Amino acid sequence: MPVFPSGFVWGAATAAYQIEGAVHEGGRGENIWDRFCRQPGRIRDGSSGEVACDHYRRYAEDIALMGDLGVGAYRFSIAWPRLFPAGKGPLNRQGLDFYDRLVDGLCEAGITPFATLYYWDLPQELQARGGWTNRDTIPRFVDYACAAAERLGDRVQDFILMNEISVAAWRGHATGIHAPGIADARAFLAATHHMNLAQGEAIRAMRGESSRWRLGSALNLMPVDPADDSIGAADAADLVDAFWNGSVIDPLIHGRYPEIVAGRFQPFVQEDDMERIRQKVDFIGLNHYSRAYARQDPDQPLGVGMVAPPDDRPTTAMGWRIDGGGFRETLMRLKEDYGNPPVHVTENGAAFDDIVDADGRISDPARIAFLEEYLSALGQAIEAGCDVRSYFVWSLMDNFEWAEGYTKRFGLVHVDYATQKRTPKDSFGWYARLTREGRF
Ligand code: IFM
Repeated sequence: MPVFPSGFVWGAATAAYQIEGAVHEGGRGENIWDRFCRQPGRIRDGSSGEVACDHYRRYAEDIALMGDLGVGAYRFSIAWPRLFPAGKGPLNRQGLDFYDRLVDGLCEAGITPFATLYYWDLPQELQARGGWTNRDTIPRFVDYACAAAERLGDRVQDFILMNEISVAAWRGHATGIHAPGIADARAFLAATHHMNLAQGEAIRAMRGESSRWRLGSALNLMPVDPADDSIGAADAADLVDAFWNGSVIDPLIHGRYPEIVAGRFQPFVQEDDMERIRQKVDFIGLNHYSRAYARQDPDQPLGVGMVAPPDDRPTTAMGWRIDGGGFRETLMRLKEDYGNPPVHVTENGAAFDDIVDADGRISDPARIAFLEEYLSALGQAIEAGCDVRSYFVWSLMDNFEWAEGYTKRFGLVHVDYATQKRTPKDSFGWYARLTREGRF
């Protein structure tokens, strides 16, 4: 049975576009996902985040659920286009009011707020000028980040600057399966570099405003294995590892891109950029789900791709291999290669095809087994010396799973999208015991 350190924080996570809905409320501007979802064929079930979980209106009910779950912290994201509908210009007071109410509600419930500043919802007006491929988006992000922190930072101490830069760059600009739907190697390289730099610049600016804030980044890190025994697959695994993992963490911690891809970023790197990206962060946020398998793929802009895992182990409804060993390996890599930074596990969880039974109960033993396997691995990593401070389950409730629409359910709380009724699943009860007893 894993032993977690005293003071270890148990939390739950969500993101604005995936749960808030109310996209036309409070003066919010259009974001790249609003636009992307309207393009036929982009989202598996043709849906969008327009209504989602209606959390914008039901946030008080959702905070009460967090209270029942017994979490000590809640990770949410602030929607940039609620604060700055066009990405810049005057602050939209109504947009800020929502987060004021949310943060006040969390504080009253004794739940520590962790705020993510960029969770993929770039204002569409900035995309019209090139979005993350355009260096001019960087100062816009810095202004937004500082404004959000200035207004909420009297109650929020922990800010996550960016969520999963590599996913926003890879799926948004290389494979094109996420907004803004671009499939182009140059766009991928530019977007990665500019998001890295925007994060570095915002951290610098925020440090100048207050020493009270704890600043970090949520990185999606995972081991990358070759899909088969060929040399081509081994090379592909090195390249995918360098793009997916190395191109976000190496610049942040070491101030450089991994050697095998550094030359490809060169056209976008200006003098001093790497020093500006390298920042002393207070924590690394780790989002981890599975392990990846890579092979050469000439049809992909980067010449490499990820494929389905071998079928010797079970997978989740996303087709992702269930493999707690990969989680432990990732944590150990943070310890060995990146100086053992304080880590918040800012996301981990699984989608399964949950069934509501005749009594309205959602029995989800596969999710409980998943959490037991991954939390055992986490316990082992902590015992081996990894400095992990908290764990945020993904997700508090079922929500809009990007290109998969509402077809994948990650929540501990089931959401009936027709009625917005929330029903805690069995895993909710399991996690509630863990938050109270600190062990399972
Ligand atoms: O739902 C997503 C989240 O938005 C980003 N991290 C991975 C999760 C599961 O795919």
